[in-house]
Amino acid sequence: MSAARSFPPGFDWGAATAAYQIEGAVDEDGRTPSIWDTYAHTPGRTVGGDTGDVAADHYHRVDADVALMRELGLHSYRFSISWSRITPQVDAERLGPVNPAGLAFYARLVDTLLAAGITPVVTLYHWDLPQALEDAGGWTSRATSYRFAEYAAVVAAELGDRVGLFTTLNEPWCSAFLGYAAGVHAPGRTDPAAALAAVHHLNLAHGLAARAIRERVPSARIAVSLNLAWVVPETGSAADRDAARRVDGLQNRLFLQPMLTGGYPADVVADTADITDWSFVRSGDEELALVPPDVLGVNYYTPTHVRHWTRERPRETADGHGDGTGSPWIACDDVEFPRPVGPLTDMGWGIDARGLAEVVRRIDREHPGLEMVVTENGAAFPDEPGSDGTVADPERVAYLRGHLAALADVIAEGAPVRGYYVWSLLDNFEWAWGYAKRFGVVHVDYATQVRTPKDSARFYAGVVRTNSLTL
Ligand code: NCW
Repeated sequence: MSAARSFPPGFDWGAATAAYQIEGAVDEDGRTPSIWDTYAHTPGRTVGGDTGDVAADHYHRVDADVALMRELGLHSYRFSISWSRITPQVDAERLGPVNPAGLAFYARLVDTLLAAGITPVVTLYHWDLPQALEDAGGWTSRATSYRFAEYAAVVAAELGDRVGLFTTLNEPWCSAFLGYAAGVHAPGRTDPAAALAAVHHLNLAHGLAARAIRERVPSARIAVSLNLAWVVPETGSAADRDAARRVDGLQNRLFLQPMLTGGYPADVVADTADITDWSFVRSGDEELALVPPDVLGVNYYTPTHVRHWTRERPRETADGHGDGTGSPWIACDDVEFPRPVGPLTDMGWGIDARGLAEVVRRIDREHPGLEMVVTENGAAFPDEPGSDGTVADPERVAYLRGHLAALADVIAEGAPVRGYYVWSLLDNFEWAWGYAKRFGVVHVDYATQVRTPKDSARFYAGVVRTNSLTL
């Protein structure tokens, strides 16, 4: 690694979280259950039976948590809104009344951030669908997309005078494939056809919501955060390259194409013809989903190595997940994901910063001029305070350093990346993994809710302060 890197003037440094992962207070101020309440409370679904009932108790600790962000010098804070707090009575037919107490929580968060000089960035959907909508089909149902747009309009009307950037969806691939095909995320279904219907209704939801927000708040900027995969075929063989094409189609192109250029990739539609006839895509939907964001949110954690698989040997699985009952990789019967080599994070994910640069390069090549923000990047490691009370997390520091260096390089090449948000501000409820995995740059002692900035928080604060990376 060579010398220090500087980031462009005005580069936006932030941290990200999500409502169900940090808030707790699941029964307070009129909130009703989301699919994650139901899922986490279903025996056997999460490690240790962990739930988000209390989480990092952020709902009651906004002032202290914003003060922490200020100490780190963050420019921006990306958080998600719990739909079930805003319109707790929503069902498939109607959005239902707005809950003033739910809105007030986020309005106060926004005001507290602004008073601290921190820019709020809102994510409207980070996986916690109101349960009543799931009972009517969830993302397999078209009604969900329309209710989502109505909910987005309510939030934009309330916060649009103080929030400049609204992210419609976080990682819709996870919502669709982990939730409806693999069953390892809420709602825990294992139906490939349902997953593809969910893909479409998520894309539709993005387009409808983006339009609804712009109508209410013409100055608002729209983002969507995708977990873009850097898909690496193990060899240059035609079979390995075809495996890579299919994984790229399912994880990247199924979302990029409808939102950025319109329609679904013909090869993916053909590959999945045995699963669905795609009749959930109605005439006119292509236009409805096609709303290119002002900013593309790039979430990147780990490379995706793929290889053609034949039945001659057992298939390697490198999914790094818990006790799933299915696979997110539909129509991939002859694809395997070789176990990553080299150091791994606590999720079992391989570490390769080149992937962050490569996904950015690819977007810049295919969609020149499209502005990007890295809306998530980070790593889980099993850190605990030492006897002196500090939390040394050298692996996370190394991970962030490597990824920031790669990002600086691709920005220096000319890619329009405007900001970087570390995942995550705080240790939190890591979905099916519960509290067993720690992604925070700030440690949370769940028994006492004491927050302790880790060494990586100090490292990151230095990067933010100097707008550069000293290697
Ligand atoms: S699980 C996941 N994450 C982590 C989560 O805390 C955050 O809310 C998400 O936005 C960190 O960033 C995202 N992503 C899912 C990765 C896919 C794993 C593939 C599993 C295959 C069975």
